[in-house]
Order: sequence, then structure tokens, then C-alpha cells
Amino acid sequence: MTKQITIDPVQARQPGTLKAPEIPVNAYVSDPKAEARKFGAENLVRIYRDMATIREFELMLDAFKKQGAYKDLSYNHAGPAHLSIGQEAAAVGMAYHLAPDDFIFGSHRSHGEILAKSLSAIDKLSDDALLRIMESYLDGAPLKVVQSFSRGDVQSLAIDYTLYGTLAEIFGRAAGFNRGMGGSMHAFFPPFGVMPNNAIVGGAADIAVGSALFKRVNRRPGIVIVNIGDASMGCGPVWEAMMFAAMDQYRTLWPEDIGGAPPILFNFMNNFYGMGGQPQGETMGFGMLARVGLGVNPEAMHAERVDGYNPLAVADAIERKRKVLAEGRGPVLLDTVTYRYTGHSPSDAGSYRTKEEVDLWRQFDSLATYRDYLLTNDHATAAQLDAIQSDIAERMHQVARAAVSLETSPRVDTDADVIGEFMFSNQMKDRMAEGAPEVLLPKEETRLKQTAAKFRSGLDADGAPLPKPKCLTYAEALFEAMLHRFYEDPTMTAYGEENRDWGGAFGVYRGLTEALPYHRLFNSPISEGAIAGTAVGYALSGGRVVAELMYCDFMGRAGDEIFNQMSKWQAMSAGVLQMPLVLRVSVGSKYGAQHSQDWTSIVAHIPGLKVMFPATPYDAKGMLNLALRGTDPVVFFESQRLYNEPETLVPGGVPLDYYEVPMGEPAVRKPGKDVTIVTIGATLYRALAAAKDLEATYGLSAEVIDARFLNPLNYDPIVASAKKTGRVLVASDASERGSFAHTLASNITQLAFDYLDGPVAVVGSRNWITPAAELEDAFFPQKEWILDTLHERLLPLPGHRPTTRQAASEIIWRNRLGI
Ligand SMILES: Cc1ncc(C[n+]2csc(CCOP(=O)(O)OP(=O)(O)O)c2C)c(N)n1
Ligand SMILES: [Mg+2]
Repeated sequence: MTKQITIDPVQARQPGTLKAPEIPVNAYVSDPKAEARKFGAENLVRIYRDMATIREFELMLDAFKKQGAYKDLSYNHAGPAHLSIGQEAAAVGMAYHLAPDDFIFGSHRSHGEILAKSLSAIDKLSDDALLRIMESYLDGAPLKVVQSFSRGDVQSLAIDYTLYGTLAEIFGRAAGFNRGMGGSMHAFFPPFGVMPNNAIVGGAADIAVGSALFKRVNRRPGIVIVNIGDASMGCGPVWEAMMFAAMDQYRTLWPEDIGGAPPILFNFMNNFYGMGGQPQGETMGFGMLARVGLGVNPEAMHAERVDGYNPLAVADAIERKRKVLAEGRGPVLLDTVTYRYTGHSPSDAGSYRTKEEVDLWRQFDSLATYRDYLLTNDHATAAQLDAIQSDIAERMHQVARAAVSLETSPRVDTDADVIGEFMFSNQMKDRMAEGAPEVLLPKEETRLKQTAAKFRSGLDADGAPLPKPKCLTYAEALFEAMLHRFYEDPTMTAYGEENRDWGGAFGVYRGLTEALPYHRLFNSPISEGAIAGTAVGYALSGGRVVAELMYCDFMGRAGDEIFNQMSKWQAMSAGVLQMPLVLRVSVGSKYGAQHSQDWTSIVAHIPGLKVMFPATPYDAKGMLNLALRGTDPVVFFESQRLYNEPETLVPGGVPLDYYEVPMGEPAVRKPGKDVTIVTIGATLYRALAAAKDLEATYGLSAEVIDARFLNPLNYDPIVASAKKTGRVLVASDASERGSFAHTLASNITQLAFDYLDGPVAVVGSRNWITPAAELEDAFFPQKEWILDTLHERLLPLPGHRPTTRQAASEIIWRNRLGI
């Protein structure tokens, strides 16, 4: 399908000048009478209570960190505590107008935001709803502890619950909001709309955009705010997140009833410092952070600078911007001015700023100023505010006492492998939500009509090749798996570069453009970080998503999103969140050094990812089916060498009906008794060719096993084969050094040592750049390399004359040279 938007050369070449909107700077004018009418004294006082609660919480942590004690309680907190003392008004103002189903995401400095948003949600939820949440969350574990000391009504219980759940998490306790899997920088509590906080600077930005995308695509209520620091504006992924959030297509191409752009507000908590660098004046060039909005879209992201030392100014901005977002006119950028009195962290020596500067800000301390405001305008008496203060102090003391006690608040039992159990959710779900999937065509009228009419195998009944164009290919097998899930799961969406119209760079999605509306299949900006990061946010918000990075080499551009985000949030949530995210990547060839790497070992190394690499069309469909019904993050490797290949190994070919390959099970592609060859990915076919030669020339029978999975992986059939043959060679297209082939070799050695006649040999690609197409046979393992390696290292082949250098001595000199 071609584009719907025509590029008109006359218009494109028209002279003119760009006009930019003005950006309001601290434009809020306080009007106490209007504020009294709008909020009422009770709510104005509640704002004070919330700010004071955050202040006391952070002072308590500061005391534990610096003195090892808070009042009469001693405790040595080993973990970090990035405090936001001074920033309370910005947090409470941000949260005031938010509904419980509005989400916030944040950074390493988010205790204040967690409490502000939770207190705001508690105020808005009924007692019944609060009890339901507390009783069900983590099977009531935090509630049980809190009930042992909390007195008062349900709202009061919920406040203690929030303080305890957060503090116990910071202290790494089993009844913490994330069972201690997150700690201070990652604590969160989804039932109140407090979503993951991120210790990677700017890491929350694209995740939050993905969460907002989830809300739009699935027509869920609420907006999403990402609270990130001013220094995070220097992070590439933050820029990518803004690009992704500002795409024109939401308004030009998506169905109107979706409601426009994802409702995302980038709230930069501008405290004027990174750790020690000053974004304004030193490390960045924007002059004023809000200016950046001008570069993003014609509306300048509705950017404003807001006085974050006045909670009412922030609340006003959020209320106005919330409307903009609800109307689908986002994204929005706020430059919320604030300041932290405390250091970046407890280890901060304060060498980068003067005491005088800190004192200047203290003169405008928001808590003191706001207290004066309440008193001056007769919203409360000093005695009332003092009573609030003592109530907070008392609560904090009780909460802290419960949280520091190992008896009341034990840690998870690490001996019982509890953390291991959190790594994967291991569930199978046909759909992540109920409802009819939105499609444009009945399934039978899609490209399935063509693929279903093809030969399902590349071989006829006698094993002779059928005409290739008439056979179902690996790429088409992937298409059938995608199509199936799109028609089963209403939440499923897919995107990446050139996914629509083009059908993906390798045509896997050809035909899906006609079958699916824009919000279920769309082209993203060339923003690999945001492609992966938004998918993380989409998945952890409850939707199934397939993100695609054309070449696996481009994972380099999405390193944090894959290695730190996609892999970790299920476990850091202690099983509260799921990550039904499949990241498709392809291993290239013929395109040289930057488009041909097999990076399986890198992802297989990262805990929390499932890693699959089908080598046949049968597996392409059966393994993608498996990945797409699961609830875990999967990096799904494909091979460009195989996209156009039919099924030649699995008898009967690729079933038209739905099926799955069993998780983690390697496939024996050819039985044998003299030697075992284990392969990962497309190397399989060169191993089979080598096996053929072994048989024909040397009368040896090789058992060839296609690992298919890297993680999880059942070693049993591989070890059984190793025990049977006594000789094992592992081959893959990944550069040999540090490859997953070495992991296999090492484990096979340990598991079958007594049965082996020699060390397990590894054949990988050279530890070089991949050269140009014409030279690449010197880089990737060839059939001869496998035969020569066997001959040199495992089993001398009578009369064999090696044509390549594979002797063990090669390992020494190549490593000495680092190649
Ligand atoms: C990607 C990344 N780089 C560096 C760090 C180390 N680091 C932690 S906080 C911080 C400064 C962040 O400043 P800002 O975004 O303004 O947030 P603030 O600490 O001021 O709240 C740095 C450099 C990190 N955590 N992540
Ligand atoms: Mg900062």
C-alpha cells in the first residue's frame, strides 16, 4: 500500500519564515481569593499536609543515612537515598489534580512523587476501593504489617500503608511495594498510578510514552506524566521519546476515535543540577529548558516554565495541560523550577555549589512559604498546622519502627530462590484483555489467502525440491504467526521502522497494512531506543506489543532499553507487572560490518530475557506463536539468509493451523552416533552440509542439533547426544570470542565430561569486522571450517587435507593478537 500523504514539490519549495509560539515563563499569578474558591480550605491544607509528609519522610531517610538513627531508632541503610528535600511543592502540585488511573513514571529521585501521587489517589478513592487494593496487592503482605501498628480510619490506614510500603521497599524488605526487588531508586506502586521509577537518567521517558500509547490504543482513561530531571534533557532516549510522542500520524492518519496523540506530559523537575553539572549555563545550551519544545513540533509541545516552589502554580499547569492531553493535542513539556537542598546522594561532598546558593533557595522554602500563605489567608491556624505536623511525625516514627525491624519486616528468603522465580512470569495468555480485535479485513481475505495456497514444504513426497516461489517461506511463516495473534489479542500492536506500507524491510508484514488500522501497525521514527523503550512501557501497562529493529546491529542504539528496561521490570516488580513484548531483530549478511553481526550472546547474557533463534520456517512460525502467547520479554532473532527459504527439514512442512514449538527444546535435525554438532541459527545448514560430507567421504554419522533457544534452554537432549557420541562441536555465526557457543561448550563439558573423548570445539565467526559481501565467506563459519576443526581437534579424518587453519594452536596466537 502506498502513502496517503502526497509530498507536493510546490509547497515544499515555497519561501517563507517559521513562526514559533511564545513560551510562558512562570506566568501563574497567585489570587488567594480565587484559590480559596477553587480549592476550599480543606484541600489547601491537605496540600500542606502532603508536602510536610514528604519532607518528614526524606528527613527521616537523611537521618538514617547520615547518623544511622532517626529519633530512638537505629538503622544502617546500605542502599542509596537520592533525596528531594526542597522539591516537595513540585511533587504535590504535579499530583494534586491527577486521578488514580493517571500514571506517573519517574527517576532515581522519586520518593516525593511516589508519596504525592499516592496521597492524591488515597484522597480520591473510596474506602472500599482502598481496602480492595490493600488486601489484594502482594496478597496483602504490606497490609498485614501496617495493620499491626496503624490506628484510625481507612484513609489513615492507607496513608500509613503508602509510607510503609515505600519505606520497606527502600530498605529491601519482603513487604515493601516491590518485595525489595527495586529499592530506593525503583520503588513504585501501580494501583495508585505510581509506575516504575528509573535509575537510568532519562530512562523513564520512552517507557512513559509507551504507557501513554497503551492508553490511547486501548482507549483507556487517564494521562501519563514522566517526571525526569533537567539533566536528562541531554539523553538521546529523551529526545527520541519526544519525537515518538510528537508524530504527526496520530492526527493525520490514525482513526479519529482513537483520540489523537498519546497523552504524555514530560515534566522536567528542573533543580538546575545533574549530579554536579549545571544544565543551564554549563552542560547544555538551551538557556531555558522549556525552549526545547520549540524544536519538537509547531505547538512547541505547549511548553511552559512553571514555578515549582508554588504547589498551586504547578497544580494549575497540570490541570490545563491535562485538558490538552485529553483532547489528543499532546505531547506537553513542563519546565518545573525547583531546587534540592540535600546533595545528589548521601555521598555528595557538595563541592560544586556554594552554601550561599542553598541558603538563597531556603529563603523561599516552599513549605514555609506555603504555611504562611495558609495562615495569612485564614485557611488554618498555626495550632492546626502544628497538629498536622505532629501527626506526621508520629506516623513516620511508627512506620520507620516497623520498617527497620527485621522481625516485623523480614527480607525475602534468598536461599529459596525467590528472586529467580521473579525473573519470568511464564504465563500463556491468548489475549491481554477482552474485546474484539480491530481489523480492516476478515482474516481469510488477508494475505493469508496467498500464503495458505502455497506448498507448506519445500520438498515433495519423494524429497525432491518444489519450485521455490510456490513454497511458503520463513518470512511468510512469521507473517502467519503475527496475523494469528493480531486476530486474537485486541491489545496487540506492532511497530518499528518501515513496518507499514513497506511491510518491514524484509517484507514479513506485507499484507498487514491492508488488514490493520494504523494504531495496530505503524511506522516509527528512526529511534531504536524509543522503539524498544515505548514497547517496554506498552507491555508493562498491560498490552502485547511487537517491536522490530531491522538489523540486530541496531540493538546498539537501544542498549539501555533492552538490557536495563525490557529485561528487568518484571523482576523488579516482584511479579506485579508482566512484559508481553517480543523484540524482533534480524541477523544480516552481505551488508558489511555494521549490518551483519549476530549479537545473540549479548542478549543471552542479560538476566530476564528469553532468547529465541529459529532456523527453519516451521520453527519461525511455531516459535513466534509461542513468544506471542507468552507474557515474558523475548528477543526474537531471525536470519536474513533464511527469509526466502522454504521448509526442507521438518517433515510435512509448516502447518497452516496454529501450533507452538515447546519452550526451550532443542531440535535434533539429523540423528547420528559419531559426533554431535550443535548450532545456533542459520549455521545449521552449513553444519548439515558438513554432516553430509562426513557421511559420504569418511563414513561418519553426525548428529546435528539445532539449539533454537538460547534462554531458557533444556540441555538434556544435547547432553544425551554428547554422551552418545563423545565428541561435540558447537557452531554459530556469532564472532567466536565470548559467544553463546562458548557457553554451550562449557556447560556440555561440565555435564558430560566423563563421556567426552576430547574438549568441545567451538566454531564461530572471526573476531573481526564483517567484511564486504564479496569477502564474507572468510568471516562466517563455512562447511570446511567445521570439517577442519573436527579433524584438527576432535577426530582425525583419514586422508583429510584441511583447507583452513583450525588447529588448537590458532586459538593461542589469535587471542594473543586480540583477533
Ligand atoms: C544513563 C545514566 N548516566 C549517568 C547516571 C549517573 N547519574 C545519576 S543521577 C545523575 C544526574 C541526574 O540529573 P537530573 O536528571 O537533573 O536529575 P536530578 O538528580 O537532578 O533529580 C547522574 C549523572 C545514571 N544514573 N544514568
Ligand atoms: Mg537536576
